[in-house]
This record gives sequence, structure tokens and C-alpha cells, in this order.
Amino acid sequence: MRIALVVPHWGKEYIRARDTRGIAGCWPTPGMQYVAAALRKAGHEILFLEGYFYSNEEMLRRVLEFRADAAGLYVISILWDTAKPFIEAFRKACPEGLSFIGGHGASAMPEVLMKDCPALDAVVVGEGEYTTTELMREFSSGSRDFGGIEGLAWRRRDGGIVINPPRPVIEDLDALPFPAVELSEMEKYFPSFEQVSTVPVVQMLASRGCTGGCLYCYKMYGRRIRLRDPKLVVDEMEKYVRQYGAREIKFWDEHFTYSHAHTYAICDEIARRGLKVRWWCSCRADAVDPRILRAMARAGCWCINFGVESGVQKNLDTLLKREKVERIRLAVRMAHAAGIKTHTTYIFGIPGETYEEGLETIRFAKSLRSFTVEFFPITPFPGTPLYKGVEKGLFGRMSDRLADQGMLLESPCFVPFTMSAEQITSLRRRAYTKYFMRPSFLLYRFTNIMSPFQLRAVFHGAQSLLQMLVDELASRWRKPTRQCSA
Ligand code: B12
Ligand code: SF4
Repeated sequence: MRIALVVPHWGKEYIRARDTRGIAGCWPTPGMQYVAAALRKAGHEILFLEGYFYSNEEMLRRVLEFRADAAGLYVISILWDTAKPFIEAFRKACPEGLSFIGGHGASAMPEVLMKDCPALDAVVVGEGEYTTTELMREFSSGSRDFGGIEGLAWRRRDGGIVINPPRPVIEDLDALPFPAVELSEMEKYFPSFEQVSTVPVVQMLASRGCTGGCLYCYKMYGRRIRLRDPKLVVDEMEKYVRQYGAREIKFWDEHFTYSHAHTYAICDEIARRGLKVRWWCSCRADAVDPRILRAMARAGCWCINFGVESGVQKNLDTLLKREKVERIRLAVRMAHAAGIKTHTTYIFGIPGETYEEGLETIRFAKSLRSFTVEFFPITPFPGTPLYKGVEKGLFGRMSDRLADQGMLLESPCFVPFTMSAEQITSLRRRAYTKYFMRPSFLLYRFTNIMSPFQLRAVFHGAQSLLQMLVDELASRWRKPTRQCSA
């Protein structure tokens, strides 16, 4: 079969407010590259299109030129409003073609999206490799009865929606082919300026899943972690170094150091092969110690992302983080002592959080002295306990537009009962300006520029800060309300 896999059209304005648009990047979609590889292995021909580079019209033209039998779209919340017209246009141009979607947004609300778009034939719920392959096998046999495929929501010929039983998670990740990176137009992608030490940078995964159960997290892969064979992980790293000249690998695992044995094995394998590549990963603060951090540093890890979220214990507890503020401080210190930089992320607008507590989080962030930081307004995504709670009238109020779930947009999508939208926006701007505009930090940053890419990052970061400063002053001039300082 000929299958088109499409990221619907989007632009930087879909994911970023004006102030940080200059730092935003366009990365490939690893999940869809995995699905593409599985379909290719099953003998299908794949067309892979990225909506940042093309309009929906241009992509549809290419899909028709390719004579696609089926079109599969990547759907997270912000992409639904642009995925839907694409699916409708595909249905019109290709009445016998199969339209299907997958991804976090699709998985969390299959029925809602199918009702919203009668032209949509099927939704792949959860991990897509096997479900999509079975769907295509069935479809290529001429059948339109997909009742036997686990993990699929689909539309019967009479229009009825059927939700099949869920598919268990994929136990053996090593049985999956490497993501079909080469089907993407790799040369066109460019990373966002924060969090990257140099280019070319390629994304990867060494595991799937996370043992946590945070209030704002959609547990698509369950709470059990599945690990890849360390040798295959390093094979994949080596492939990117050879094929794309990768100088950095970005691991998107939710909990990279969950198994220290696994992490040591990856580090040893990198050392054994003498592979020279920097890497970045995300860890929980309670899952690192000096020994593992030293091993990671020796193996090329240059930066660890810790999802700190808040400097106030009460708010960490509300988020069900199962982390202690002091443990986070210790983890960051240990990473720095091992020679690894840190990227820390924070959330404003946590249910029950006050403006003053937000200021406390800014002070905490400053005290950690991370290399890079990000401050997000909390966003209730469908499928999360936060979203379900808000739907029941708990926690606060949220926008009902999926397009507002971009996390970094002009105004927050969710406002807790204890704060106003303006306060969340102001906290975010204050946090960035207070964090970066410190002489000691600027000195640290300028003496640690690791590549020409980071020099550009500093330039774009400065532009963003200036914009935030202007916006913040303008908002205070319009509405002089607050006296506190972080
Ligand atoms: C890596 C990542 C990114 C990368 C790459 C994005 C990408 N397009 O894949 C970058 C940094 C660019 C990014 C950006 C954003 N991201 Co992001 N990202 C992630 C992250 C950490 C991992 C995703 C991943 O690769 N997982 C591993 C792969 C194997 O799994 P997967 O993607 O789920 O794919 C599987 C299935 O979903 C399915 N599948 C996936 N695609 C498709 C397509 C088809 C057709 C089919 C059938 C199946 C299918 O099969 C795959 C293999 O099993 C997740 C959080 C997480 N832990 O999952 C957030 C996440 C997906 N991101 C999210 C968001 C909100 C964003 C941004 C809007 C943030 C912002 N303001 O910048 C942007 C959107 C950019 C864009 N246009 O896509 C949200 C989405 C929530 C939602 N319901 O909308 C998540 C869930 C994080 C969160 N906060 O909860 N992100
Ligand atoms: S630690 Fe991260 S990935 Fe794990 S449940 Fe919490 S938010 Fe989700």
C-alpha cells in the first residue's frame, strides 16, 4: 500500500507567544518515524510530510500525486484544528482512501475527534507500530471491518463509532526497527535554541514509560518502564553520528536513569566504542547520585533536564510529583559537581498556588543556577487527571479550545481558583527576566558558550528577554497592581 504520514500544517505561532517565537525550532516527530519504520518493514511505501514546511494544500497535492491509499496524521491538541480540514479534503479527493490519526491528542480523545470529523476513519490509540501495521494489513485485504484490531477506534460503514479493547504496551522494544529518520527531510529541521549545545542534533529514545503519576501527565505508556538493549541504543547513536554527522543526541525518555544498570551499560558501550557525541537527557531528581552522574559525564552527557515544577513543597505535593524540594536542590548540585549542566523547568498556575508562591519558585530557580530554564503555565491536556478534575469543576477554569493547549501561548489555557491569568503571564515574564538578567548568570553563560550555535542562542534569547521586559512594563503601566519582587 501507499501510505502518507503527515504532520498537519503548523507554524511557530501555534506553539509560542510572540516573546519566545524567535527561539522556537522545528524537530522531527520520533513517534511517527517509528510508525513509518514499522509500516516500511511490512512492505508499504511511505510518504512523510512535515506541516511546518508546507501548507495543507501543498501536502494534499503531494499526497494525491503519490496516489496514497491511506493518510495518517500526527495529532496533538494544537494540531487538531489543522488536521481536521486536511482529513476532510483528503476524503473529498480520495473517497475510497483511509484516513487515520495517532499521537497523544488522538489517543486521549478518540471518540470526541471522530464525532467532530465524520471524514475520519480510524484512531490509533497508544503506541502505533503494531496497531497501524494491522490496520493496513486489514485494509489492504479489502476489508473495512477493523473489529479485531486492539488499540483502534474506527468507523463502521454505517457511520457508527467502535472503540476496540486497548492494546497492551509493546514489551520488546528491541523488536522494533529503528525510526525511519531517513524518510523525513532531515536537512530542513532546525532545533529550538534552548537546550541544545550544538548542531547537528538528532532525537532518540532509550526507553519508554515512567513510574510517576503526575497530575498533569497523560500516561500513554503506563507506569512500567521498558528498556531498550544498550547495544542497540548505542548502535542507533552511532548511526546518527555516521549518517548525519550528529554532534549531539537528545534523549526524550521520560525517566532516563530509572535503571542505573541500564544507564551504566549505555555509558560503558559508548566508552568501549570511543563514540564522541554529546548527549542530553531527562532525569528525576530522586534517581541520580554522584557515581552515575560521573559515569554519564564521562560518556558525553553535557546536560540533564530536571522537571522541577515548583520551589514550594505544597505545590509539588499537589502535582503528585513525589519529589522533595531539597532533593531537587541536591540533584542539581550533584550534576554540576560532576561537570554536567542542568536545564530546569517550572510551572505556574498549579491548583492552589498563589502569586507569592510563584515568586518563591522564581527565587528557588535562581538559587539552582541552571544553564537553561523554562517556565510554563500549567496546561490540562486531555487524558490527564488534571483535565478530568477541571471537567468536574475542580482546580480552576480552562479554555475549551484545543488550539489553546500550546503551553507557551499568549495567555494561559488554565487558571486556578487562586490566581488570575494576568498573574500567571506576569510570573512567566518576571521569571525569565529575573533569571537571565543577573550579572553573575550572564558571566556564567558567556564563559560557557560551547559552539557558534549557542552564540546564536544567546542572541535570540536576549531578543526574547527584551520583548518580555517591554511587554511586562506595558502591562504594568496599563494595570499597576503588584508591589512584590522576586
Ligand atoms: C519529543 C517531544 C517533543 C519534541 C518533538 C515533537 C514531536 N512532534 O514529536 C518537540 C520538542 C519538538 C516537542 C514540541 C512540542 N510538544 Co512535545 N513532546 C515530546 C515528548 C517529550 C516525547 C514524544 C515522543 O517522541 N515520544 C516517543 C514516541 C515513540 O512516542 P509518541 O510520540 O507517543 O508516538 C507513538 C504514538 O503516539 C503513536 N503515534 C505518534 N504519531 C503518530 C502518527 C500516526 C499517524 C499514528 C497512526 C500513530 C502515531 O505511535 C508512536 C510510536 O508508538 C512528549 C511527552 C512524552 N513523554 O511522550 C511531548 C508532548 C507530545 N508534547 C506536547 C506538546 C504540547 C508540545 C508543544 C505544543 C510544546 C510547545 N509549546 O512547544 C510542541 C508542539 C510541536 C509540534 N508541532 O509537534 C504534549 C502534547 C499534549 C497534547 N495532548 O497535546 C506532550 C505529550 C507533552 C506534555 N506536555 O504532556 N515535543
Ligand atoms: S515524572 Fe514526568 S513523565 Fe513521569 S509522570 Fe511525572 S510528568 Fe509524567
